[in-house]
Amino acid sequence: KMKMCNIRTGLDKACLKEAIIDHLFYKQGCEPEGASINDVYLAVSYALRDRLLHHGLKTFDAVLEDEDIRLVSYLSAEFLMGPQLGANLIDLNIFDEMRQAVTELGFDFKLVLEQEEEPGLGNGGLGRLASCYMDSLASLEIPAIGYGIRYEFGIFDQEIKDGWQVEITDKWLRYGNPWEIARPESSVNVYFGGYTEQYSNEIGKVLRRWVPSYVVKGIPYDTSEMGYKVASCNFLRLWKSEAIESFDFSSFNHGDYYKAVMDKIESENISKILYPNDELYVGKQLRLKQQYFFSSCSLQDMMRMHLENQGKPQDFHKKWAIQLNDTHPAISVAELMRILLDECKLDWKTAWETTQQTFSYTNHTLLPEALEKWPLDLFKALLPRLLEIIYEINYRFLEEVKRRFPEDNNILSRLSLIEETGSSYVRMANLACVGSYAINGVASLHTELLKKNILNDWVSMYPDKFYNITNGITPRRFVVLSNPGLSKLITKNIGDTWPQYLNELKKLEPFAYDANFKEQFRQVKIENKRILSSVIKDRIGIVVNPSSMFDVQVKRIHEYKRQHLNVLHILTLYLRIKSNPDIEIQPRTFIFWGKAAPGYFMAKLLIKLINSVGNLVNNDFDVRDRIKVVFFPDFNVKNAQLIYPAADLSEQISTSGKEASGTGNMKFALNGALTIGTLDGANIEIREEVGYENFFLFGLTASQVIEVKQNNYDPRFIYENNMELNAVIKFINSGILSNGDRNLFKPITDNLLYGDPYLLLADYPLYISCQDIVAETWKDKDKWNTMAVLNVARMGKFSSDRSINDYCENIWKVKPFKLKIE
Ligand code: 26W
Repeated sequence: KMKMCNIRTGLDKACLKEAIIDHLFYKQGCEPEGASINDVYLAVSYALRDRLLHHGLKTFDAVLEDEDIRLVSYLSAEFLMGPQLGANLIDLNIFDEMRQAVTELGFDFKLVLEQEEEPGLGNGGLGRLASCYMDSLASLEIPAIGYGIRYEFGIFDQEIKDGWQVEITDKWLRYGNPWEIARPESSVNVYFGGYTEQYSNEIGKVLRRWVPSYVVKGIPYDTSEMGYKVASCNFLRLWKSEAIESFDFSSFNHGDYYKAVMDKIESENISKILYPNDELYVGKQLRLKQQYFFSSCSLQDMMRMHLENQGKPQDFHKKWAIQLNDTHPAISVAELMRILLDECKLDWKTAWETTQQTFSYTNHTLLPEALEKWPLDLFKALLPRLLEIIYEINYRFLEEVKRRFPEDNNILSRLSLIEETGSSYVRMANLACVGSYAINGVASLHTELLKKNILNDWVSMYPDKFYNITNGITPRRFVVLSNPGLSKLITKNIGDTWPQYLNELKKLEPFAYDANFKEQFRQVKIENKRILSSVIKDRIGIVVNPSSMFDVQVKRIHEYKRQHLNVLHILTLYLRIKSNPDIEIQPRTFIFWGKAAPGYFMAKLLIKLINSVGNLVNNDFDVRDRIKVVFFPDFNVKNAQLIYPAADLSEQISTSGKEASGTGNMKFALNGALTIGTLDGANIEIREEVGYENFFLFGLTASQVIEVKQNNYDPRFIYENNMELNAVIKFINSGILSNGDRNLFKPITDNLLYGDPYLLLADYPLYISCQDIVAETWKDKDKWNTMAVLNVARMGKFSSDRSINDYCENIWKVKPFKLKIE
């Protein structure tokens, strides 16, 4: 051997090879010759994990001891992490070394990467945002821990049978998870049920305490979150619930030991499964248990670290800045109060000051049906002490409201943490607002609408609490890893620091007019489209033409996101062809990808509609392959990484005022797709950045949407006066799409004709003429590519590094901690 290498930390090819062989032998029990692809995947991952641990342990040794460091704690019920192997190799800057090492050992590196079963621990935007933020926190060297739940079953896998969605259990842990490390010695107990009572302490002071009826154990599992080309490494700590072995009741006066050691199965249920709803609140007891479980585990964990380092309980907020990712962890506000009052024995005022300086809250949705409010009875039965604390918070808060608005009784009932409309509820958004020193929306329009509508009273009460922090995405995963062709092209022309300083993409602007560059840019895109085409062929057997326009809509299936507006356009083109088979049509491949909540009937029917349209169009002789419709099953991060780089047109067509931000919109534009979109969420800011002339805008604005609805909106009038629309709707109900069944899609068309809450018909004429302009523009490939390059060059703002910097400066008040590693 030429030089000694450290088998645990060495980064060159030779060391990596040795490390893989070592793990193959000692972890997988095999020699390279007998190793399966999964053995290799695991050995490679363990080798990589060794290297990450080295960074992670050093980071936290340094950080926890330093009194001046305030750590960020990102509390989220969801982390949609995506595959770890490739991303970690990019972060450590050893992607090529590892590929060579694996290849020289005789294995197919691509297959090794594909072997990974991704942790799908999130539904969509909110969960993926949490993971992008973890990436940026680490890359900016902000000491941080992400806290969440280690669901045994993540978001379901989707299959399509006869055009319908079928849900399959996501057994992601089936073949082992090499990235996590269980830390049973850091387990904590979480209590539920029972009642509260008064007691007097040693000095005769009257206090209250919780006598719970059962207890569950939380075991932390840590996953390293490496920064990009830096030494420091954070981690994600996910909690698994288990039954306790025994329960010491000496700290309580009462209680039934046998009942307390709750049934093993029931305890483990808490972290079993991710609820697959997004944007629809369902008041399930198990979900409240999940929320309290991970909030309590995480707070106990943070408090333990704080006290272990000689911190005082009342200084908790100096050590930790806790971000609440939507209201799912909002119960933390009451839980921290419980810990400070009941366990640390602080007085109310001190405890409340500490709590209010600890939390900040991000709202992710304007949809009223997504707002969490727990039925009071359920809450009381499960968390009696927390309810008591919430009542006290509410009482004191409403006294303050009364002083501020003595005349106004309505504001009192609107701001109350308890809703009393027949039955009573605990309002989680109100709890989050009162307990936080900062509240933010996720795009500029979203923040404005929050302040104008659902949180308007909170603005009157606390005008200084509000911030906008526009979402962002990590360019490491969504360009460097997903789109190596584009990355190389960019680096060749402007150097290799743009993944860290995404505004440097501005330097690409002159290349938008450079024929040579544009040709290479076009070749990258076509190659990405070829790769996607072959995947489509392999997985669903549809042959698509890589030189057609890839017109893509990928996101959760939802009425407000208006996948059906896209379908109306497809059928409009189809009927144009049918009435004139020789009409000039720019070839397009329409690609849909997305999951529907299992209980969301309209969304599932929409999937069936898309597949039915696909069946018809793809096999119609008159169409002659000029349009193709593909519904790709099972959207997840792995698949997403294939699709953004291959898109020409990005569909961002939600009803204005409904999409809080969107982040898929950013992933597309950054990979050189042009957007057709409404003035909604972050689309507005994307359009500002890339230039109005490089964005296909259509549709009513958010205020026009309100106006139209207030003025007796009549979708039937549009239906009767727009001939193309009229023909499309009639066609959907003709039975041609549905084996003669004229009723199958009636719920969709009836919804549009009698009500149309998302204003599809109002926007239809505008959408169609905008799509016609898209097609015209596509004819001029040179112009299209100029626009696409300008999109890439001007997307710097949407790096999640910018978002995290905003949080650091304006909300958390924290600075990078630069770790040096020899
Ligand atoms: C209680 C049920 C439930 C579950 C999840 C309600 C709401 C949610 C999430 C907040 C839904 C979600 O993912 N929202 C999305 O968050 C993204 C990140 O900020 C935004 O970009 C999307 O616009 C928003 O829909």
